[in-house]
Amino acid sequence: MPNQGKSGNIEQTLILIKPDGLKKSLTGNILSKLSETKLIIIASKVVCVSPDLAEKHYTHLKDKPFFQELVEYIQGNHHDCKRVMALVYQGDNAIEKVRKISGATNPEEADPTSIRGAYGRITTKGVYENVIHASSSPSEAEREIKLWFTPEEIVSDLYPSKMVAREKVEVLEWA
Ligand code: IDP
Ligand code: MG
Repeated sequence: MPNQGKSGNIEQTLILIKPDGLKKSLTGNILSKLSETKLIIIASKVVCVSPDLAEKHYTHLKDKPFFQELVEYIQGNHHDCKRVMALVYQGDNAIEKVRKISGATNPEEADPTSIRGAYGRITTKGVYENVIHASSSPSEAEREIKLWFTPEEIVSDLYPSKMVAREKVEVLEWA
């Protein structure tokens, strides 16, 4: 049997390709780099980020001086690109593997072969435009995945879910 390495710590992690990554046509490069981890993709979509979603995603940073700039950045207001690509990757030690290949938060300090080291920059206003978000712990991953995806958008049953009957729900259909 081939050596499959030490396994048994299957994790999920939320990845966002931020608006600068999409604007700079880096989506393919970033996904190629992530494929080196051999993790599997269990959800993906393109999202127009609302102010509410941006603030909830970065709630742990709301007291930082760069918070307002950060929520503008993730909404795409700095890039004339109101899109983020959201993905869930799964596999052994997924969180650490993706953090490593993403690189340090500050793109100037990130390993040059990492995604942030290769493609990130610091703006003149001091925002770290580092092209990718990756969950930093299992509890953050769960919080973030539940924030960005519904149970139906993920191809495996990750967390407990429930059926809710709703009356008079309006949905948009093709005309
Ligand atoms: P992480 O993305 O590496 O997990 P966090 O501390 O969670 O780092 O910060 C979220 C995002 O906020 C970063 O990816 C970066 O875009 C931005 N950021 C973090 N620290 C700074 C800072 O000191 N100056 C400017 N922007 C920052
Ligand atoms: Mg973080």
